[in-house]
Amino acid sequence: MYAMPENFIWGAATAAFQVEGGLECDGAGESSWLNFCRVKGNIKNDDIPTTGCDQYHLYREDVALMKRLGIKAYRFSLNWSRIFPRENVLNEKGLAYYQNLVDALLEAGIEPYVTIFHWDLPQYLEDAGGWRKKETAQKLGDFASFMAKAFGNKVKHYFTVNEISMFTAGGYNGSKHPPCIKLPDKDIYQVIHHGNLAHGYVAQALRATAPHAEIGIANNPGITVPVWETPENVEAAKRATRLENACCHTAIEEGRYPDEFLEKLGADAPCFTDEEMKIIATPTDFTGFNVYTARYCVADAEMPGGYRFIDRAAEHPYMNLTWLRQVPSATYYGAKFIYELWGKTTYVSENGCAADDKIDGNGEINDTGRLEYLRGYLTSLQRACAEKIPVKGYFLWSLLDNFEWMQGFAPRFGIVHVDYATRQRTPKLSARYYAACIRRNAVL
Ligand code: PNW
Repeated sequence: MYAMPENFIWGAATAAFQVEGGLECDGAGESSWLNFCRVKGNIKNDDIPTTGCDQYHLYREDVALMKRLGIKAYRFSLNWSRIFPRENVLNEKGLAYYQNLVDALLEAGIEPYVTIFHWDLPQYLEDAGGWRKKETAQKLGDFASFMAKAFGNKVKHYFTVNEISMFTAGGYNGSKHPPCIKLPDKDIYQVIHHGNLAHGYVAQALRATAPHAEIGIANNPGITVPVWETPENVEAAKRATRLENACCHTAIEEGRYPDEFLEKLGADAPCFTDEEMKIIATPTDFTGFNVYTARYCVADAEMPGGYRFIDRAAEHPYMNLTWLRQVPSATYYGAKFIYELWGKTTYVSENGCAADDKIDGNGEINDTGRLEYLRGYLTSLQRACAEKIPVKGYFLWSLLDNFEWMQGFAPRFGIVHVDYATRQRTPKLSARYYAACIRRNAVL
């Protein structure tokens, strides 16, 4: 048994578009993702989360379930167009939903961790140019101010934005996220720059309106780990983690794009001002990193940066999606490198996996593959804690099976099974495992 530090935050995470449903209820507006899903062929099986898990109607049940599992914190995001269905037009019922959710969590003794933005952009902002426009970043800052005021002292923890590269580059580099436009490289870097700015504006807004709150990003810096642990390989992997994330994560942590990166891009580099870089680097209290997998490297003095990647073998174990290559040491090195490079305390803001879960004849779901995946990543995280690397908590992705973007409802990421016909929740073996770890504050 591997003990975690006292007061370690054992959490669970979801995002509005993936679990709420109720997308046509109580005056909710349209979002980029909802309209994208409405186009046949964009999403696997043409799935659409109009109802999905329906947390919008079942949040009390989900809060009670988390309480039973002993979960200490719930990370959820805001559907901006539910709250502002048209520009500057407030939907009171949409706002009330989130206030009720926060109240229900607090009543159950579960700490709310609010993600201001997790990919679902109001359609009216998409129509105005979306993330190609710097103004979208400023507007997200205004939205964050509004929400922080509305929540007042009740919310003490915020994640600014989730995974910048996914909602910026992902929409413009052929990755098939809305608005699904292919831009030249220079424009893609400019869109990423606007995503970096969105984080900065939100951080500024939260600092000003919620000075009591602890804030930080939930980003997806690509983590590189040493293929085995020699001092040279560890240093090489740390350098790789800094340089490979130059256009986004490193820029946010350092307030500048690394010279090597700007030189390499030349004319394709994003345009930016000193003032913008200051906003991007607004000081935050922690860095949240979403971690599912990692790349391997070794030290190589001959290579620029002093590292060389080692390809993962075709049969390298993966969970139900091919990118979910199992590299459990990613939690340890992610926390270590973020601390050593930038002095930041971390949260694992997402970790988990999809599996092809089936209910057996006894009504049970023995998702031992997921259990083993979680145990591996948690054991590595415990190592970081044991070495006094500051890690505040861990958010398991995900509480519930949910809508996995382009992959629709097929991949099941939950520790709790959802029957989409009845909306019935059934905790899997991994949920009981997680509850047991929480109870003993240890990795079992
Ligand atoms: C994250 N990849 O996305 C998101 O924050 C969640 O909304 C999502 O459901 C979860 O991870 C599981 O996918 C990712 O291809 C999507 O490497 C794709 C990748 C990584 C993260």
